[in-house]
Amino acid sequence: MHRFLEKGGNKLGSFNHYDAEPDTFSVCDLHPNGAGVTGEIQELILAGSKYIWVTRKKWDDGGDVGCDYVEFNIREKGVYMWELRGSGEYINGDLKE
Ligand SMILES: [Ca+2]
Ligand SMILES: [Ca+2]
Repeated sequence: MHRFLEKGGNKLGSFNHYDAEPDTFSVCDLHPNGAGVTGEIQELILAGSKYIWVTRKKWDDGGDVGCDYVEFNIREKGVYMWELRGSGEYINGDLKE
């Protein structure tokens, strides 16, 4: 899965899920504009009697252009969201095993 963060016709960055075991993710900064992009993975968990979103991974590309990878194993029974932000733009979606 590859999703792109765009602004003014430029691709600022991408959020990528490589369906391996363990699952591997990357955020890539695709645009040399002096600013980075940040990705995040959240999981819905039961805390006491209510469900809350918890940040499991948060990482950036490490600079203005390039990719950074993380491993995070998502499980079939879990509920997850991803998001990607940078330069005032924001995209997100759900994550499936
Ligand atoms: Ca950039
Ligand atoms: Ca998995």
